[in-house]
Amino acid sequence: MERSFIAIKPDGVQRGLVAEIIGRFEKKGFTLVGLKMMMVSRELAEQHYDVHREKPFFNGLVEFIISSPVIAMVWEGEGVVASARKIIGATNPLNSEPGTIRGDYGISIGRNLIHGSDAIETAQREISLWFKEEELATWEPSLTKWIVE
Ligand code: IDP
Ligand code: MG
Repeated sequence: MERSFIAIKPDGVQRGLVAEIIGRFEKKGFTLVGLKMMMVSRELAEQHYDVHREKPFFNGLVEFIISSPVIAMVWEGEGVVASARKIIGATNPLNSEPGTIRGDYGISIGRNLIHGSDAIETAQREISLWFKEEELATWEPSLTKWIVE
């Protein structure tokens, strides 16, 4: 089953948006299979954002991600990677549609609240970077038959 790595960044945690953000994925019908609150090490932050290593915002991004706790999650469901990106909204919150998380709660690209994997292969890489296999729960919610035909 498809899985995506989703993280509520330090701004989302500090602003008290954890329940709101988790609720959006729950209400959509996706299944939470991993969740932890953590201070992120510099090493993990740099690995996670490795593709942006040469970008001018890389250092600031890493400093921000390690500055305050993050909520790291794995969500499961058919089409979850692409759907989560839609729920999250465009990278710059000023361009994100209202109704998306970034569109509803953000105004700055460096404070855009949440991360979501951009492709299935990226999700697999990110999940193995952030979680050990035993930290993930394989389960089927009893509501599934009312959500998936
Ligand atoms: P994404 O989070 O929508 O996938 P990416 O392009 O992968 O966006 O960039 C990763 C993160 O880096 C963004 O979520 C944002 O926090 C930050 N970022 C991207 N572009 C900029 C920028 O131009 N200035 C500052 N921060 C940026
Ligand atoms: Mg990205």
